[in-house]
Amino acid sequence: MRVDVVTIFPEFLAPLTLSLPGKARESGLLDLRVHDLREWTTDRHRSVDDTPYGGGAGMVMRPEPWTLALQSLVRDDAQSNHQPEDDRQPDLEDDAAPAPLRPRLLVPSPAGIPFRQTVAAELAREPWLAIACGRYEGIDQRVLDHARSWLRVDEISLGDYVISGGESAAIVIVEAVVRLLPGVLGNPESVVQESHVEPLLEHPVYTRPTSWRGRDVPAVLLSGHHGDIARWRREQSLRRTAERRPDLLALLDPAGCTDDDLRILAGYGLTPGAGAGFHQAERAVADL
Ligand code: JA5
Repeated sequence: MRVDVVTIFPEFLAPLTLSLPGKARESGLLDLRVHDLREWTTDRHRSVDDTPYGGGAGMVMRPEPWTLALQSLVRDDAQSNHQPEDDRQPDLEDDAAPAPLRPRLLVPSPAGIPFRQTVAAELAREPWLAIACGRYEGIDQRVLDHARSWLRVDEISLGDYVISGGESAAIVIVEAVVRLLPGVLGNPESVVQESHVEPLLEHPVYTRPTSWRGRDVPAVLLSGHHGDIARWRREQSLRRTAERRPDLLALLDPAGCTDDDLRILAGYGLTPGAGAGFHQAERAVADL
C-alpha cells in the first residue's frame, strides 16, 4: 500500500519509521511518503495560511498550495513506474485516468465520520491513501469540495476533542491500517481482515505469577475448561462495555447475542441494537 501524507510538519510523522509501520516500510509492504506542503507555495515567504473571510480568530489554510500538492501526487504516480516518452500529463479534471491511479483522500477533522475498526479494515483494502493534515482553523472548504470532483474524500474523526492539527491523527490512522495489511503481522487469526468487528471492549488479561501481591488470577483461567473460559471472557467483555461504553451496544447485533448475553446486559437495563446506550431523555431525541 502507498500512503502519501501532506503536512507543514513532516518531522511530526517520524514515529512511522519505528515499530510495526517501520518494519512494514523496510519489507516493502508500506510505501509511505511524507511531503512538506510548503513545497507547493510560490511566494517568497512560502505562506500556507491567511485570514478567515467573515472574521473570527485564527487563520485558514490557503487553497492553492493544497490543490497543487494533491495534483502533484497523482501526476507523480503517473510517472513513477515508467519513463514517459513525452511530457504529456494526464488531465486530472476529466475521467480519463482509471480510478486506481488516484489515492483515496483522508482529512483528519473532528467534524469527520468516526474512525472505527470497520473503517480501518475498509481502508486496508485500498492500494493508495493520501492524508491531508490541516493546521490552524482548518483548510479552505473549497479544497475538499474541488477534490471530491476527482478523488474519493473522507473527513475522519478520531474522537470528540480538539487537537491542533491532523498529524497525530494521521499517525493513528496509518498504525491502525498497516497492521491489517496482509503479511505485516503474518496474518494471524487475531487480525483477520473482517468488515464485521464486534463492538465490544476486550476482556482483562493475566500472566504469571498466579498470585501477585495478594491478588489472584481468576480461577476459571487456570481451570483448563475452554468453554468456561470463553464464557467468562464474553461476560467480562459485555460487563466492561455496559459499564464503560454503553453507546457501543447500539452497534451490537442482537442476532449475534446468546440468551446469556441478553441476561447480562439486562442486568444493566440495556439491550443490544438501536436505542441501546442512550439514557431515556437521549433516546427520545434519538428516536425522532
Ligand atoms: C483537529 C486544524 O478527532 C480528533 C481530531 C481533532 C482534529 C483533527 S482530528 N484534525 C484537526 C485539525 O486541526 O486539522
